[in-house]
Amino acid sequence: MGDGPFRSLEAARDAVRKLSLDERRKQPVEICILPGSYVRKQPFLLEAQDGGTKNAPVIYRSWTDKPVVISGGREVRDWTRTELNGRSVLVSDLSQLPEGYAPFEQLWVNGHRTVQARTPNHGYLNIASAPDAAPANVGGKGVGKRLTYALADAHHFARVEEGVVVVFNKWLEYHMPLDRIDRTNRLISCTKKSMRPIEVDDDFYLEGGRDMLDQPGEWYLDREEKKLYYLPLPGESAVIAMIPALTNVLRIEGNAAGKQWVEHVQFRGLTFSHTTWDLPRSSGPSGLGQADITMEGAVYLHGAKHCLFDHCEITAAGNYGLEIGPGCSENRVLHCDLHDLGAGGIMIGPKIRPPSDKEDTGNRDFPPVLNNPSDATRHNEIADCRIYDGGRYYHCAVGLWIGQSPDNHVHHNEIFDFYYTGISSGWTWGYGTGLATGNCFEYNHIHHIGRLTNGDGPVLSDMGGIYTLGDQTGTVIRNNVFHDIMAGKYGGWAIYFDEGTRNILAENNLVYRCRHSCFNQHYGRDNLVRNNIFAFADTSLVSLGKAEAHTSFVLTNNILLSDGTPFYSGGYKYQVDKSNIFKADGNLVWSTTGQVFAAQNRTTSRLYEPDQPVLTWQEWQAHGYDQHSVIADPGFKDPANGDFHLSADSPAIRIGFKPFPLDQTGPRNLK
Ligand SMILES: [Ca+2]
Repeated sequence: MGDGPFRSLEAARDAVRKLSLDERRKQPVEICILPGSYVRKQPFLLEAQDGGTKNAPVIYRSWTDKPVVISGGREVRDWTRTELNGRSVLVSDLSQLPEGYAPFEQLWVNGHRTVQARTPNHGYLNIASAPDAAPANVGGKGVGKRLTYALADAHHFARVEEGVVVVFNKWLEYHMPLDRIDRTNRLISCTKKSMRPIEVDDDFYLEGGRDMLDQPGEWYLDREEKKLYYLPLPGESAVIAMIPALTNVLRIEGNAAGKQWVEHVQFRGLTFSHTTWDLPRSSGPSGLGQADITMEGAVYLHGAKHCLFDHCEITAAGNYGLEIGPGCSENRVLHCDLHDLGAGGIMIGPKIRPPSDKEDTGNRDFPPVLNNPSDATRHNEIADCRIYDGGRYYHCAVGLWIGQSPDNHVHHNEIFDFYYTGISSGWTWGYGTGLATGNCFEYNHIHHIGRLTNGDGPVLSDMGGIYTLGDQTGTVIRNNVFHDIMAGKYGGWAIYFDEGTRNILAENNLVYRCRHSCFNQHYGRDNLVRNNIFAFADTSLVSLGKAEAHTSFVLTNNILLSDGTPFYSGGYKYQVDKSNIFKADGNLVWSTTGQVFAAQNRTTSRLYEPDQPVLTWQEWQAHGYDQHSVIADPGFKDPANGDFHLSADSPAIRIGFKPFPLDQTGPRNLK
């Protein structure tokens, strides 16, 4: 076309709008963007009139190999030296920022995420007692506003006067602004309550207090004086800070109800950065509920079809990276790199309330399941992406969330370094209507969930490498590799079928090194788990939370390799010694210790206890399980070091195990 150059993305977009329909349909329209940082005052907005056609898409692309950053930040360049807490620090008067700012909890300096002043500087403290966790509150609405710290930790609180207490509790995190500290009784009182009762030994830390700024790389925002303090890292001189100011930097907004979608828009080689999601300190809840999904993504789609993100990067985000929201289908996200995420990676599906919603899922403001059929979101593809380094502020966010959305294809991705779940699929607790059917998860590499590659964590519990809820008819989890799935108190499970999961198939997955079990089902029915390799878990290889009067799952043709723990455990209902709570047969079992323990009855929160009774293999079989299973060394090449290639004469062939490729997971051709 040869028009341009244009001064802004809007000018280029508007020039496309002026083309006649004939011109638009003749050939693709390319908007080539010069390298540099494009600081947005508002999100870049595309509407139905900005779309293309299958043969003539509208393409926004970087013109060179150098980065094009679409930024939602506000630069801070003017600093003076001052002293704070006995240290020489930089300070900037934010009231002088020409465009103003809103309070923020995340900040980037010279291209890297910095640490809001925290205590302790590394790691976490443990709650010594939680005075509000009375039995009456357990399972009900949380009222925990108070916690005590241990005597050994008292020095951390000697000078603290303000800030936020961040508490990790089960699968949630709470941001509870500090009210006061009673140092005599080591009692911290907060202004907001937890969403569920906090518990003894829950991990916590404090952040955002003036007295907490004592380590290079930390920053502190004085919200009253509107001053930003930063203690530079060694050698860091020219300091440019980036305050996140926008929730989204790109919004694609069609009108699905009016059948006016934004169609055939492509983004190639662009970077999206510096976004925020505010959790006000003065009002509202202390957290965002399970998986922190009650927020928008930095890139937000609503009513979009046939759109494409190819070789894009979403980084330095304060919220989720990408949201494929209501009324979106046939969109593709290929070869993208999502990392340094304040919350999670990708959300797919309308935010709608499950029929059996609970008080702690944070969904009460959502409309009911498919109130409006045009809100349906389906058949999107996420492939060859890396999604990592997430949950940096909203810690319980997940790598990839699929809510009430069917027929999506998630394959060849690598997902790692999240404090909570890798992939979460389904959003109906129990047997009510659920729409996450027919999803396919294959050839993904999911690892270091719960505890990160840098050793941080675990601080949360009750998570999965992949986590499912409700009706999953037609959903398949196959040919994935999961390893290093950790958890705090309980629930470090690689494949985790939670409440009401049904009609799902998990096959040909390799799973190893899990804190609790490789496979766990809470309750559900008619699930099939076959031809998987489950190796090395600290409670048992397989566990069932709660038995019901139907077949919870069928476990067949799997290889179960233990390093001394039993193969099965019973979960919180202590039912593993009952007959016919699930079906297990035709499996190959082995223990590297040579001692075969079949099952032990204990809760999923407790690791294998050698001094407690276990069912022998004969006792286990007497309950009707594993009648045709085989005890034999499967003959893996080097399982202790993650090499699970089978020898040609493996006895696994005798149970009908079909070897599957182990080295085809994760992204292909990522730049
Ligand atoms: Ca500190």
